[in-house]
Amino acid sequence: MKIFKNIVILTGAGISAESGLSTFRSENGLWNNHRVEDVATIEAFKRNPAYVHDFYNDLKKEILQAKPNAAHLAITQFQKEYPAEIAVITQNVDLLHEKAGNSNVYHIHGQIDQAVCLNCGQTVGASGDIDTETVCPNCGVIGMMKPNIVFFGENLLCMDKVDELLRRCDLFLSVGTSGVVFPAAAFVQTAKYHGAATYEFNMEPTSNNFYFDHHIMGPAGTTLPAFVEEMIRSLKSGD
Ligand code: BV8
Repeated sequence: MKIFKNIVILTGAGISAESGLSTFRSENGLWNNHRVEDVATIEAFKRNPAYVHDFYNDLKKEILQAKPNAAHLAITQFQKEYPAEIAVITQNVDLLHEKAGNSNVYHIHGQIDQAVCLNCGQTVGASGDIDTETVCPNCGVIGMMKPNIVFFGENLLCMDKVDELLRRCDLFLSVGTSGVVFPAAAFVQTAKYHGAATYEFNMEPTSNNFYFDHHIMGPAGTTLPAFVEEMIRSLKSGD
């Protein structure tokens, strides 16, 4: 097997499913009991901030008690034992990559334990509830704090770094994402254009599976550890 130098792992809600966190678009997913337009858009937040705060305060409690699973831990082993630059670009707002010991993690859709002030733009830690009475610790204004989550219609975070990583990578793994939210769903195209080998780890083929050279079906908690073990084994045996 070729020895890779620059690896990008794109993750979605599916990598956290075996940690007990709901995904977005499965039958009992997060969006099935909420309309996305009512919750995850900047217009919804401006229209009814209390409703959006309640949704994320509840989600935060569930997310912060979750534990990383074998898929997250396999990435830590990969980063420790395989001699490549391995970056994680996650759409997830949970912190399971960090809890598992992953480094080089980029939260392009934000993260649940932070808030951003719409008055001064400062991003601050927010492990507790935030609401329309929360005071910005930086500028002191009340009621302008928003979860540091990228809503639909908002630009993604870390995109300069992401563009650089995608142009340089020679191996692109997509783990547990349905490939329907852009621009993350197009990252595989950029990686492929620049010559990367592309793998999709999912329970089923996804809507952008055309761009993947390899499809590894099954729960990521099983398939990703097996893939990492094989990559390390073939490195050591030189085959
Ligand atoms: C933007 C925050 C510029 C809330 C989220 C065409 C081109 C470009 C943009 C667009 C376009 N058309 C529309 C747009 C705009 C929009 C978009 O993509 N809409 C979609 C619905 C068509 N994109 C945006 O607005 C983005 N911003 O483009 O900025 C701009 C600026 C101004 C005006 C216009 C454009 C912002 C996107 C971010 C939105 N925020 N979340 C929150 O997280 O609470 S998106 C939301 O979906 C989450 O972040 C989530 O991460 C993301 C993707 O979902 P997945 O992670 O893939 O989860 P899902 O449930 O869908 O799938 C889980 C998968 O796992 C499944 O495939 C399942 O089979 C698999 N699975 C399950 N269990 C396992 C498993 N796999 C392995 N093992 C298991 N055990």
